[in-house]
Amino acid sequence: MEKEIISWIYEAAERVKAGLGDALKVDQKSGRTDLVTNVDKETQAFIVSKITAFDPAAKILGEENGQDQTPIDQGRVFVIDPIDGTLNFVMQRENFCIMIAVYENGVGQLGFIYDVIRDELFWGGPKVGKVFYNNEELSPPENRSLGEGLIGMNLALYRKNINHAQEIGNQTMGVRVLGCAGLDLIAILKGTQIGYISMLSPWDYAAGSIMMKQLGLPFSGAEGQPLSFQGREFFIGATSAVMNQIQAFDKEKH
Ligand code: 2AM
Ligand code: CA
Ligand code: CA
Ligand code: CA
Repeated sequence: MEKEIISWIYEAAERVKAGLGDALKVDQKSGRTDLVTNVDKETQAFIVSKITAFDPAAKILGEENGQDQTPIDQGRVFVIDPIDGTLNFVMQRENFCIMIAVYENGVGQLGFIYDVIRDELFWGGPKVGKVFYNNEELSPPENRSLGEGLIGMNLALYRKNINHAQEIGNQTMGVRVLGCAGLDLIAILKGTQIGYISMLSPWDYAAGSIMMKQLGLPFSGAEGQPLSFQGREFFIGATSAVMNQIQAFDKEKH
C-alpha cells in the first residue's frame, strides 16, 4: 500500500508544480486569511480517485470537497490534507505540503508528509515499523528541553497568550511561525524544532502524529488528553522533555 500512496503523492505533486505559473481561483472559507484554491480541491479529488480505484471500500476524511466529517474509527480511512499551508501556497508558491494518513479501525498505520518544492518526503508508521526521510531511515531526534531549541507556534495563540504560549515561547531559543503544520511536524521529526503548539483539525496532525508516535515523540491536547479527531482543537507535539515541561508549567500556573 505504501508504494502506491507514494506514487499518488508524487503524481499529485507533479500536477501542482506544472500549474505553479497559472492563475489560482481563490475562495475564502472562515475569513480573509482562511483560503481554499482550485488546486486544493483538484488535488484532493485526484488523490481520492486513486484511493477509490485501489480500495473501493475505504473511507475518506479530507479537508475539502465536503469530505470533512468522516469518523476515523471504523474500517480503513484515508485522511487527506491536499495542500497544507494554503496561504503560503497562494502568497509564496512554496512552504506547503501534501499530507495523507491511513487509519485502520482508529489506529494510525501510515503517515506521509511531502514538501513539494523541497522534494522532501517523510513517511512511515506501524505498518512499516519505521519512519523514512526520502529513502533514508530516520532516527528519533535528541530529547532536548525547552531551553535547548526552537518551537513552532500558531501566531494567534502566541499573540493572545493562550495556555501560556508566551511564557513557554520565552523559555525556548526562539519561536517560529511557519504557517504550515506539516512543516512544523517535519521539523520535530528531524529535530530542528523541539515542539509545535497550534489549533489544528484532524487532517493537519494525522500524518505527522503517526510518524511522531513511531519515533516515540508525544502529542496531545491542551491538558495532556488524547486528540479527539473531531473538529479543530489545541495541539501540542514535542520532545518528551518539552512535553513534560509544558504539562508541569500548566499545573504550576493554574
Ligand atoms: P491549511 O493551510 O491546510 O488550512 C497555518 O497556521 C496552519 O494551520 C496550516 O497548516 C493550516 O492548514 C492550519 N490551519 C488549521 N485551521 C486553520 C484555519 N482555520 N485557518 C488557517 N489555517 C488553519
Ligand atoms: Ca484550509
Ligand atoms: Ca492543513
Ligand atoms: Ca489544507
